[in-house]
Amino acid sequence: MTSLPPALLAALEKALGPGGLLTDASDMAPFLTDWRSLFHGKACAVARPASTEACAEAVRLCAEHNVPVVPQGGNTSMVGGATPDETGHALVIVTSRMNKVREIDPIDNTMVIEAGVTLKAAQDAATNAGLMLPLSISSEGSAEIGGVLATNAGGNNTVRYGNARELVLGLEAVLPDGQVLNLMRRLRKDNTGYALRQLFVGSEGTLGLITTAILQLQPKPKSVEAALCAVADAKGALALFSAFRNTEPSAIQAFEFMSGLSMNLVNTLIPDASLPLSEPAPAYVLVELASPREGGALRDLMEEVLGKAFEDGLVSDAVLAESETQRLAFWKLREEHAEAQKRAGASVKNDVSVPLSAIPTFIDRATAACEKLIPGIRVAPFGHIGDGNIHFNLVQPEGADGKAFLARDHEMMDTVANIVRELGGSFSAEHGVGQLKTYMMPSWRGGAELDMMRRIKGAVDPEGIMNPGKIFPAS
Ligand code: 2HG
Ligand code: ZN
Repeated sequence: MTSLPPALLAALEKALGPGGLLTDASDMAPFLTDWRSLFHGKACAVARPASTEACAEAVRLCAEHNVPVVPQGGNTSMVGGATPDETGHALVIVTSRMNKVREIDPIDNTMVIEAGVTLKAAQDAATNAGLMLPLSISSEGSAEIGGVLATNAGGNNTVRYGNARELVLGLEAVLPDGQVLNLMRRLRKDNTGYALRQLFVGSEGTLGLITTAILQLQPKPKSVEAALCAVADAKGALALFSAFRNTEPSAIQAFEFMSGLSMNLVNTLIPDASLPLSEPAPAYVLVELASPREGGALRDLMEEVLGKAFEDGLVSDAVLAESETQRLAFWKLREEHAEAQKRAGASVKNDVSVPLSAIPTFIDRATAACEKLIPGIRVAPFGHIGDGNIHFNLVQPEGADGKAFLARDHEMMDTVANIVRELGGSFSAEHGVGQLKTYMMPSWRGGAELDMMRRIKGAVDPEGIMNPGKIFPAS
């Protein structure tokens, strides 16, 4: 079943304990394919350590035997970042059994948490302690803290609280040689050399495996207001964003854009999703305001800004959530975009960012270019417009052959990326590089930047055992 030499197999089994090592093909299968089913890898085994010590020992054994390690959390990568290659040499190390929220401190406003806790469970733990973990992404029910940090996840609340990077005070990681790097300091201020924890955030598992973290929490909002608004286009959405920002910037907790086409996919393909507006619109905004203070001030603010936006012709229709159930129903419409697009057939994701001012031009130009490239293509942009981050997703023409469509993925990605480049943007705003986008690194991050990344990688992981084939194109 496994290609592991017997001595290594026995040592791994001993280190990981009962149930800690999977070698049976059917047990390993769920860990060898990504959520999008784009990548199908092989592995010598799948390790499920229940502690940092067991994880460190497994990595040390791998280093000793020159076995590559592929760290995996909830396996929600959009870019194949946690899927091994097809050689079958790697050991996949899954963090799910390291799943304790160890401590929440209401004075420090911090949470000490293990890598395998799902983001949703972490949010719930913070909420139950009267606080808030201000990180929210569509895959939060499965995505685990280790992966969320390793990919510097962004999501719906970045507009107010920043990316995962901004929330990490402390970190513990297993290095490629099996040493444990303990950076578990919960300090707001600490200028003692390089901020090594930040090297691991966004490194996509190429420098080590994150096992524990200390996260900064926020006060729990006592009032929240959400509205779903119909707008004409991205330009209208941005004008509405400016209206909220110019009135009360600190109140904005989320500001999400959805094109008419992408919303229509959700409305038709996701059971229980239903658009609360009287008729479909060319585009939508989901805006959420939040405050740690009770009272009706946010409602007044929402009504004031939307009232003016109606008068100015920016918004043609809007519904304010009248209950928590309705607020969650609005969010369902937004969070099911990835699932709806998956159900619509093959799709190519362009997780790009551009300066806010360039978004309307970007969407217009990229839409025209893609429609010219593949007639009938369904251009379905949506995303975190308040951060300049648009998921410019391309869904196969109805009835077309999905495989043939995906065979042209680089053509589509490059068509979009060339426009992004001209507008001063990035080809990956939140999903990372993984293995899907390594080919873009030389032209986007080449020269001194990629060279420095390679030198850091070489210094931390000289044998190249940590998550090979991710971020860096084969040289
Ligand atoms: C989201 O914002 C996720 O919902 C997924 O980043 C985006 O499916 C996508 O492209
Ligand atoms: Zn996103």
